[in-house]
Amino acid sequence: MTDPQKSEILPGDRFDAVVVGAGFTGLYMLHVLRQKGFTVRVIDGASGVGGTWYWNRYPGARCDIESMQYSYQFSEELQQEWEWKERYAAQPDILAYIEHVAERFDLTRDIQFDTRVEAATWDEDAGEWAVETDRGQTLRAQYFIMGVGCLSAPVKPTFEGEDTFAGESYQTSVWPREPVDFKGKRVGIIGVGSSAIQAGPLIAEEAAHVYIYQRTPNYVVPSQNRPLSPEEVADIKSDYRGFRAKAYAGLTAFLFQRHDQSVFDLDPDERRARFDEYWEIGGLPFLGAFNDILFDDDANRECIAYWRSRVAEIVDDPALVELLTPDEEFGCKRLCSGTGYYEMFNRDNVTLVDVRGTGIERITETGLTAAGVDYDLDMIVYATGFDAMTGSVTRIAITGRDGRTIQQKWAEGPKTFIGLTISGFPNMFNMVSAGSPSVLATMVTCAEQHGDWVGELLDHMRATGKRVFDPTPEAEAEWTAEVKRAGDASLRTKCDSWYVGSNVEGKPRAFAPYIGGWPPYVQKCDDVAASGYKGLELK
Ligand code: N01
Repeated sequence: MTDPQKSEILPGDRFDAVVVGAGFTGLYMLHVLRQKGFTVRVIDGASGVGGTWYWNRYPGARCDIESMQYSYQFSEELQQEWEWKERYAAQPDILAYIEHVAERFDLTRDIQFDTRVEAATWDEDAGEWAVETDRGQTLRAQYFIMGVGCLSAPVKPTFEGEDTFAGESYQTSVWPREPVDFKGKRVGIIGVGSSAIQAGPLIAEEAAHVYIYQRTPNYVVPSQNRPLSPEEVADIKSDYRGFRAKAYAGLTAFLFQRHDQSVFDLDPDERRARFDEYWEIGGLPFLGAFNDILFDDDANRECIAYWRSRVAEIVDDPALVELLTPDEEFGCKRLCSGTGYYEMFNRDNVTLVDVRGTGIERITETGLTAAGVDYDLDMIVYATGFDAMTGSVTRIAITGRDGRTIQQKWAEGPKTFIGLTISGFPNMFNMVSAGSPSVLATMVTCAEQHGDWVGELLDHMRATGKRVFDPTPEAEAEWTAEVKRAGDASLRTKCDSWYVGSNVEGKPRAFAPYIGGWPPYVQKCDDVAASGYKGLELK
């Protein structure tokens, strides 16, 4: 079958493993399994590698983990030879890096692009998965491996009148490959999450006018992005392994300076000086100023007071500072890292439209109506987020044992054994997702740890003549309770956010990633392997 618009369908329909997704996770999984002599086919809906970094091409898209850490560490040669330009890499640089990895390790020949997996069904008699694609194929594989990403199922609410809009419409999470021209245009941006926070200031530099429609404000700290100096790169590369090992030993698997002190261990002047120091460091490491910002209400309030004082120094209009101030815990949602975000509101061509409580009423032919006011627009940018953690999994019709679907299984929230496996869904792995540190750790490091663990399990099964694994319901219940316990101990479960699924109507509220820390998580995975895979039934 050929389709001139799409890349070719690769030959073969039977593999040891089918992997869904050609982002950081899927590529590493392919590399590991191929090296171990397993046959693998990776399927991806995009026309190239990169996953998240393939699709999110909006202006300003950038990672909030430092580039020297948001990269693979499995190959010393790779990490020595690649040159990152900035402290935080921009989307084109990350995509160039992933493409380089795919080429360097000859991965692309096993990836079928422009193809979506629509369904996967466990065949109990054959002891394998039947994987169906939107191009009419059915692939059969002993193992079915999901590397579909935590933030890859876009959410775009349906607004009344949407189809009538005569201007241009874009969504940050599926941004076109061709450049978008904002010059002289009136642009409306719906949403103020990380995507809009990155895109807004750059769009405002070009557009005639930008209207930012804010339903719920977010805390933003300056990213303090800058070019990397040759000296700091050389310093890390002189002992990259040692640098990675230090990061691995930390709670989030990425290295930043954390003070193991309470906000209240310091007097007010010292406290402010510490916050100042961390404001200059910027980005997610700001949370490392004290050890109790995310765990103690009073400490959190002190942090908010400091943040507000800094924003008030930037934004000229005090009424805007008021509107931009969230009324929830600091760091409960993922902290946003921005460049020039608050400064943007001092521009004459930027208007913050507060749609709290009312939302966007309707889209019209000429723009939109919000809070009773009509806005004339040439372009609407939807920065409305994702069905995070589980959406990319449950949007595929996955059917496990006894005809039970993943939607039924996760009707009350995700249930997993160590994040990686799901009882009743034999020989299936769900990588870097719910039940593992995933979005709370460096995703790339998580992808490598998962890939290695899966590779060892498959080795073990091959060596011991086992064909099928399935986590026991007891082991899964125990781990799911541990994920909940860890979440409940953190302030992060308190507010509405994509972490708990509250941004998607009807989604059960559950804090999906494991927040118990990277080292305990890795220890748990290692213990399971060392015990001969206690918790998994192997047949
Ligand atoms: O999505 P979001 P995002 N009417 O869910 C609003 C990662 N990421 O794509 O809060 C009006 O945060 C919604 O409002 P509300 C990062 O982990 C990282 O920006 O529901 N508004 C909210 O303001 C991040 O956390 C980077 O009231 C509506 C916005 O849309 C995660 O991805 C960059 C609406 C969605 O914000 C998600 O970020 C980008 C409606 N009907 C993304 N529906 C880095 O910096 C939704 N909204 C690395």
